[in-house]
Amino acid sequence: HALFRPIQQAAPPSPTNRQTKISVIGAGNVGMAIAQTILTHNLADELALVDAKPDMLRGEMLDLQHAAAFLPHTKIVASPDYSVTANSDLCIITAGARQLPGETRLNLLQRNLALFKHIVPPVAKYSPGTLLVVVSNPVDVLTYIAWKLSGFPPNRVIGSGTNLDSSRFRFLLADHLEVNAQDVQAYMVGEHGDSSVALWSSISVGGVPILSQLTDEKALIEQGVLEKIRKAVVESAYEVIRLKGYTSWAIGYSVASLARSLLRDQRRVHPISLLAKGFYGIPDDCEVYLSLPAQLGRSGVLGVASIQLTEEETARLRRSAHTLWELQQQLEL
Ligand code: 6V0
Repeated sequence: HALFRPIQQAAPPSPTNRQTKISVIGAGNVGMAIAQTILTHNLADELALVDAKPDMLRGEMLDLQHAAAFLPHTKIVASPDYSVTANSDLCIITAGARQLPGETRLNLLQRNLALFKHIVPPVAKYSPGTLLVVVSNPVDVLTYIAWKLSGFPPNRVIGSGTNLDSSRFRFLLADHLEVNAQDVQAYMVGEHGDSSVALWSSISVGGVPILSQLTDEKALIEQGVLEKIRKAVVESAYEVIRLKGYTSWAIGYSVASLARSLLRDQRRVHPISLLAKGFYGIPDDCEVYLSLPAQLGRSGVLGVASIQLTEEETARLRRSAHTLWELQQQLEL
């Protein structure tokens, strides 16, 4: 029987009141950490999960649904069939072979390219207007591949890129300087992982630029410490994988923060992987995805920040771009 006596309804919700739907492709460690953070941060009205393993996927869906009493209201659906993702506002791809202990991200590429040919076309077909965020590694090349396979404009296809590296960088800097990580502004750009570039001149704490405050001699010493911190950032992913087998919580928060900036049109700046040709001296014919600090909003990438790079930083970016470009020439898309 009726639990509630119906009352007359006002006009149906206008299209601007429409619900927000996020799909996560790949319900492994990373996909589920992202899903979990999206739920607790109340970023979606509907969450769709897709994975190739139906039993595990159903188990994950039920486990999340059983938390309904403790969470904001979100409809959670899951299926190995991509129709479950229809009309998403944001699709996040985390499916892929996992990085094995000691395996470089580039070694993962061939394994994941084959998967993306089965994933991206149906995602694009069921949600032709969606924003696409790629997380699977090697994230820069796979984001390029996703862009090509989707046929979407480049502003709607991004990779999580160095958003996570930058967060690790901020954590380690905060630890060294004994300040709060949220007060540290610092970017890592370029390729996610081994050859990422730390932008020294952009580091500031509570609005105070840290290197330009020091004498040349002190700055030199401090730069040595900072270089150690940069290396520790690169190492830290390998360390977590060696210790627990995979990384999940930090990437979960990192991608949820991208989802918030995009879907809530926050116009916040995040270092994310985007089509980098034409920026910072990367030639126009060099079609690669690399991380640069970008402003994100409801339509995707709104702009790229014009940060002052040193000659060495620019050279390193270009080198990464060239390496990725050469690698991409060998791929059969
Ligand atoms: P995982 O736990 O093995 O999960 C991968 C999931 O993908 C599994 O559940 C698979 O069943 C699923 N899958 C495989 N093929 C398909 C397919 N064709 N369709 C649908 N689902 C499929 O791996 P984990 O979650 O640990 O990592 C996922 C990816 O994220 C890897 O490529 C990692 O290297 C990458 N990461 C990227 C990070 C970044 O900063 N960009 C950070 C961490 C991990």
